[in-house]
Amino acid sequence: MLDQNTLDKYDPIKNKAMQFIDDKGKPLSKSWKPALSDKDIYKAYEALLFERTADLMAVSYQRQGRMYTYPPNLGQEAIHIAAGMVTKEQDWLVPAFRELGAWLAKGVSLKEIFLYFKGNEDGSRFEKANRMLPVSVPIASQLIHAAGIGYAMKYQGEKDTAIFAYVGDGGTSEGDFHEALNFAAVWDAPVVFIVQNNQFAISVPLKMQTRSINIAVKGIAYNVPSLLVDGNVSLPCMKLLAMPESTL
Ligand SMILES: Cc1ncc(C[n+]2csc(CCOP(=O)(O)OP(=O)(O)O)c2C)c(N)n1
Ligand SMILES: [Mg+2]
Repeated sequence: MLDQNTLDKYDPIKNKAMQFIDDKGKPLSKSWKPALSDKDIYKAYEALLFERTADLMAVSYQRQGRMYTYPPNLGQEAIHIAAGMVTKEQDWLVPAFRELGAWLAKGVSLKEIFLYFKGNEDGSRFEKANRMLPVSVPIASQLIHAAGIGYAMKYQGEKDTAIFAYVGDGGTSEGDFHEALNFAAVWDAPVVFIVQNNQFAISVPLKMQTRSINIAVKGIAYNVPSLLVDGNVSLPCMKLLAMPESTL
């Protein structure tokens, strides 16, 4: 919950990450219970397994030369599923290129995703996913669009619409990231900026590209409520699904 208590407790200036379970999936606090029903937890886990299985298949296709390019999602799935579960029909999804589970949650088919990475632009013509922008490879450029869409939604009086926008840790060193945050804050645009910190921008480690103590403090500078979250999905707690070719 993003209430004031939580925001105070995990104030990014304190450099404390929000974390509920350890690497083996055990709760860090005995009193902690997820704010989800068993049914929803099951659904989330199923979606997570689906994403990981599809992702490993895609990596394998790419290594075999059957897919031209592919950005792996391994370990980053949790935020895709969590944000996907709270995304409503009228919300916008503004992707970068490494949030497969979020696209699936929005209604993009695996066939469309694989078409795109096999080099067929028809993969960006989403049949069922409304209010979703295509994959954006120019780093952080999509955030400008997200801020603009947020402004437009507010201007048009769509009070219950949110924009979910993704970027990587390296993207937070781009000017577009800062312009988008500033614009969204100044105009109260309803944008959720999700920064996926996988510690690297190609070969550049995070420590070599920012002196900030963490990435969430960058949001604080613009007065955007921000949280640092440990959302890494470790390998041992996952079993893979068998996915027949016919599902593609
Ligand atoms: C504007 C721009 N500059 C450079 C590149 C080349 N490039 C592709 S991916 C990447 C690193 C991105 O790192 P990060 O934002 O951390 O995202 P990740 O790939 O780790 O998810 C770069 C520099 C690009 N695509 N766009
Ligand atoms: Mg990165």
